[in-house]
Amino acid sequence: MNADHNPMHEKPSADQVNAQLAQPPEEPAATQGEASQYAAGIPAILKTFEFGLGQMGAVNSLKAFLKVNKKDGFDCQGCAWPSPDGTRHIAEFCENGAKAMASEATTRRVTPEFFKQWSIEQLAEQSDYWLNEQGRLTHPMIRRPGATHYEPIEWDEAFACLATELNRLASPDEATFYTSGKVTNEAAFLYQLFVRQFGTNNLPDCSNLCHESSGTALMESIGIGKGTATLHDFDLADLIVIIGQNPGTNHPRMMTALEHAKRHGAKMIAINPLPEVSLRRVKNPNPQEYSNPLAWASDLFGEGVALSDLLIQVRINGDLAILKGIMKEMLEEEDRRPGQVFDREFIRAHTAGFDDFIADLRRTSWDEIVEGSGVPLDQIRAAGQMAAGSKRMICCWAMGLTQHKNAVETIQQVINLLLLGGHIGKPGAGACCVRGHSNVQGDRTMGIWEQVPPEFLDALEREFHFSPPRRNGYAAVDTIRAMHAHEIKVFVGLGGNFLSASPDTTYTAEAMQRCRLTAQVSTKLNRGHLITGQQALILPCIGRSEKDRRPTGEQFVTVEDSMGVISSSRGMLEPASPHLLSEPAIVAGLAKATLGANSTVDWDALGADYNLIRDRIARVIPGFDNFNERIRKDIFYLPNAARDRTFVTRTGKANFVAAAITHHTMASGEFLMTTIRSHDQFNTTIYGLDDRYRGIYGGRHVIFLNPEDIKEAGLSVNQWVDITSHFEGEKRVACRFQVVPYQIPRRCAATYYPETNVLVPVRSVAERCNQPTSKSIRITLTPSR
Ligand SMILES: Nc1nc2c(c(=O)[nH]1)N[C@H]1C(S)=C(S)[C@@H](COP(=O)(O)OP(=O)(O)OC[C@H]3O[C@@H](n4cnc5c(=O)[nH]c(N)nc54)[C@H](O)[C@@H]3O)O[C@H]1N2
Ligand SMILES: Nc1nc2c(c(=O)[nH]1)N[C@H]1C(S)=C(S)[C@@H](COP(=O)(O)OP(=O)(O)OC[C@H]3O[C@@H](n4cnc5c(=O)[nH]c(N)nc54)[C@H](O)[C@@H]3O)O[C@H]1N2
Ligand SMILES: [Mo]
Repeated sequence: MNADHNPMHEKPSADQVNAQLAQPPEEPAATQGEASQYAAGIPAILKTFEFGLGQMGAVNSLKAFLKVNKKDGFDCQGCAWPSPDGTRHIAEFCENGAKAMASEATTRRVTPEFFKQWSIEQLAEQSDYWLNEQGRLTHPMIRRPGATHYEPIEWDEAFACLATELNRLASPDEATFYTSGKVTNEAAFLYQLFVRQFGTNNLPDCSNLCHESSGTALMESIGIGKGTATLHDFDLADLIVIIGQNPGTNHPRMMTALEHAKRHGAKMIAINPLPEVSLRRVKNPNPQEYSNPLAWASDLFGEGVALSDLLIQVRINGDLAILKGIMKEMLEEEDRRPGQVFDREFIRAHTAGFDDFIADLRRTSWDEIVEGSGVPLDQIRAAGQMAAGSKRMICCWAMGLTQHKNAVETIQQVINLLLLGGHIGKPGAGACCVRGHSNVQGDRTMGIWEQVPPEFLDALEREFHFSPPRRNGYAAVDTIRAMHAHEIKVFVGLGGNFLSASPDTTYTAEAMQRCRLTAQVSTKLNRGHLITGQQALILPCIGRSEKDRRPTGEQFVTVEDSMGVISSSRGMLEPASPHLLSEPAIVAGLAKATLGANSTVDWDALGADYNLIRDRIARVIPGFDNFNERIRKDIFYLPNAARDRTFVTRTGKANFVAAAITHHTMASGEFLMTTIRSHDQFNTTIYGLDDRYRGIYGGRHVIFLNPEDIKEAGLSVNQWVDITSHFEGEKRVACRFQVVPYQIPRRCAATYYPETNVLVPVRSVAERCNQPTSKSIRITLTPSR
């Protein structure tokens, strides 16, 4: 692998689109206006219908809004936050779920005519927002070698083309098969089966860029790579800690759980460099309440519910330090009142490593904690006191913790905090690893993992009578580097936008362009379709809101939410085009074309009747017994041993893990930059140019800085700057970002993803899990010319 390669010095090959076009082009200047004073409420309701009607029209809006997240409907395409176990409301969705639905159910179309009109290079000059606005892909398309345009292709020919390229590889390991977390269980299971029968474990996924560090940390600490809290636990908790997560934008239905918890008297601590509005105040997060006129009145005149009792503006990546501080305060309180703060019985019976951990905590000085977190001592102590007093604590976290060099160790401090009070495996308490994509957790359960455990492979071997490859495959970052080094020659993406979601955009673009073939199963046009290998395929599929008709009848699919609950999903809109196939049908078609008579699997049968896929899942994956029968009756929970205080770890117990605080010494003029989502995007899909919760309107090329830092650096508000990132002597530049003064700690900066992914060095990854460090990027600023 080409470890020492400096991406700045690599020239893109001339016959292809310039890799610079991999970056979204400039957009108009943003204005800084009023930020929302609360999350949800009437503005969210109005936005919901504005997006819905604008994209889907009235009839489809109504149909979609009534069926989303219903037990007889479809699972929202947005985030992985669970729906209630029991009775569900008329409107079980949120503003941003509505945007995701509307974006899929849009009436606009990207047809073969469209691709005739626009060259690939012309399309690459458009913004991500524009690309998504063009609508749904309608036909399979191919870019032939040297072609400037995509042209239509028949499905059979498309499968044959991919099969030919795959079969002419010297080894199956020269191909890679990416998955994005929207892919449903049935499609994911079939896909990994195909990939392993083909002969490789190169199964990178969006988890590699998302919660990989959480999985690694949780496995080692509690023996399962998933959280333990359930939705019901939020009703019982007395303290909820939210670290590095912006629920009002990214998991708006979580606001309902938080509002209820607060009304029941729970306290809340938020730890975030930004004072996100959704951590401060919420008004009526439930759309269904607006069927009652009183709700409108209470919204207009009421204050809503105050959320955080303590909002701590930690320095970027100061979390490990502050978590240690909170636990040190608990320890000092335990010393004052022995046996009253720590759950000694739980610690004795269920944990290992306690003494070493406590010794490390005693050795860590308060000065080091304050210096490492950037948080005043009194605030840390106040948080520690709240934690010391809690009998039922839930800790929630997301990308603010996972995308750093020390992410695994930081997340293990969250688990330590829970273990001290015995907050794992009891009602009202637990670890809440808040997942992103709606089925990202399910995809892993289905075996989408480059380093899947041997028991899973053994079960596959028994069920399908073949020898799955045993060598670990490449995760996302290794895939990019292997493509760049010409080791991987064929890229297949099942959903997602690998190019724009990945770090080091220019380098990744070069890597994609070095492939012989890049093929993507997609619903909407994105930049990943425009920066291609010598040949490229767009394989358009139906979305989750659409009817899935197969030869044996209409099908449903299943997903797993963030809390390990399996539910079914059945679309009810007409597919966007008659030429679309479902994801399972595409995978089956591809598998049949590639593996031919060599396969032990009847791909036609599985692609035609998903009950047969579920029967196989039931026999391979623990917890899915009688899958078809059970899922027809109701949702069900997967087993989670940690919830029962069974910890399948090396020690047979839950492990305390001590870790040292990371100190970022910043040279003069340097900042640590984090990359965040605006309120109007879903990952690389841009729905609009506003971020109203933060008061940014009409543009995304902004950089949030502390007003004092702006002054000190001799910059002025709204000035355009170029951002340079620094990593082991390498430099990367992103041009023209507008300076926005914001309440962010000194020497910290924030920009939107994916515009600044070009600055994230491909080799800068979290220790032990290889996840890109998209939230700790060392940068300097220079005025734009
Ligand atoms: N509408 C919408 N919903 C989504 C998504 C979307 O893009 N749009 N994406 C989905 C996906 S895949 C995911 S993974 C989730 C992402 O959900 P989140 O994790 O909430 O998303 P981010 O905006 O990446 O960052 C979260 C928060 O981390 C904070 N943060 C940044 N750096 C640090 C740090 O060093 N320490 C701490 N403590 N906090 C920090 C930011 O200020 C921000 O508030 O949302 C899912 N849901
Ligand atoms: N700098 C920076 N980089 C990041 C992050 C960050 O916080 N900062 N976050 C990371 C995270 S958490 C994640 S999860 C990744 C996201 O990475 P991905 O999951 O790869 O990206 P998305 O933007 O969610 O993918 C959008 C595309 O998916 C396709 N799509 C939508 N619905 C469907 C469907 O039903 N089926 C199929 N087949 N395709 C569909 C559409 O064509 C759409 O253009 O990005 C990561 N990258
Ligand atoms: Mo994610």
